[in-house]
Amino acid sequence: MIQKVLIANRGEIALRIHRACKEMGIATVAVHSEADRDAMYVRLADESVCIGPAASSQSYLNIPAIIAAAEITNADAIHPGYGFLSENAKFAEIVEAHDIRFIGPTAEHIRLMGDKIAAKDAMIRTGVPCVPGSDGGVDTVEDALKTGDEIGYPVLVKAASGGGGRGMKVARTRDDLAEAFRTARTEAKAAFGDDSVYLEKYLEKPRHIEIQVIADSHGNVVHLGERDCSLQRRHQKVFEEAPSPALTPEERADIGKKVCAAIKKLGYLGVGTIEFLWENGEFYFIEMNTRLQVEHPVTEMITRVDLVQEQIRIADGQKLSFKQKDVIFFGHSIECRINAEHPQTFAPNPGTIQEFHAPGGLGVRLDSGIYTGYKIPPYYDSLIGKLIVHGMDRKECLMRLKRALDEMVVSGIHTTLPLHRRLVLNDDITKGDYDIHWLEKFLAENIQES
Ligand code: MV4
Repeated sequence: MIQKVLIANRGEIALRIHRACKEMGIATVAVHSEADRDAMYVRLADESVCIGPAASSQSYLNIPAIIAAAEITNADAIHPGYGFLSENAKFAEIVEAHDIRFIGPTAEHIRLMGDKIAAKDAMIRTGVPCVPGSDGGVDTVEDALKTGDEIGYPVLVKAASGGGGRGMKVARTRDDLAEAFRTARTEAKAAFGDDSVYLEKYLEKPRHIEIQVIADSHGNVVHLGERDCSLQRRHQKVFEEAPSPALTPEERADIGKKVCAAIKKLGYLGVGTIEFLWENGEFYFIEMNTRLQVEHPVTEMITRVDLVQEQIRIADGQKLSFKQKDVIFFGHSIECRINAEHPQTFAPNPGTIQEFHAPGGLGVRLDSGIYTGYKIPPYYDSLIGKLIVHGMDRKECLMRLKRALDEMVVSGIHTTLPLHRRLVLNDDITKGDYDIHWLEKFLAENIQES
């Protein structure tokens, strides 16, 4: 039995994991940098260990320091959260080699999905629909042109080690392809030390819809429906919802079934997210994430499944506490990411929180470690919290979200709250009529007022 979990992360997600542990009677160990001594997650944890200076490379990414912290506190499992070491296969291996349970998938599956070419190949073989493209990697301009001519233009050159939008180049026509191919390769080499690229048909106006799956070590695989994460700015999600306004229950069941079959064939363990582009009623696989995601709460709200508790039970060798038929999608949920950022420039805006008032009431959840007087350190991601609301249907959810956003106060720093207050009033948003380019267009057309 897992009795003590070391949380190898910071901020709101460290707090989220702590909460799951406490409800299971599990003790927690927080690790923190010198800059995070006053963080709420450190205060709430049963024990805490300072693992290094502010720079992530010397603290939250410092594998020997984290392993040492787990050993001196006698933790029997490590939860990596998201970001940092969460999708580092080597870290998962090192944790297990020290006889500590890694709360996540196997190193083998993390490695497979980290290589976007291998991941796509694996998905094609298990029958998941993918974007038409090259058969594996493309090494020469001639090869690229051959694939381009087969699939038709525009095409997208993607880095095998990319993901999250880094290292992508569009070629609108055949004449653009040689340059797109060379630039993508050079950029991929510089960014990831790996110049492998592959080609895909470029989809012009898709939605980003991802399917949440969960698999135990007894062969049980269940999907928990989708999240629509189309509202993004520079590949940073801003607003996520479940269910997607674009899907019917039949489409959900159909893609869910295909994904579960694939996950079972792959022998995947733990929680995972299969990312798709969705256009004109069709799903096209792009990537798989092998971590708990930032936006996981919207899935929890509509399914009443605690994904972190399930992760811990799975790592403990237990069976899933429910079957597919037990998963009932109930109502609607939306998450707003609250970032400490300037509303016009989106430049990070760390500083001290002067006033903080949390919204509350039925169907309102705030995942955040901020408090009045808290000093946001400048060294990390600007996400300071997530406001998640639930309603019986999308309309009620949006009204509740508007109400909660109006109640919430964060002063002393700039945040993305004003942006969210405008989004909930927008006709396209209330109609659910948006794609992956909608937010960038909205921001270009509307100069933000703080
Ligand atoms: C695409 C695409 C269009 N066609 N692939 C960007 C992040 C990475 N995960 C995949 N991405 C895209 N892949 C094909 N074949 C457009 C994007 C894309 C995007 C995807 C999801 C959410 C926002 C996006 C913004 C720009 C481009």
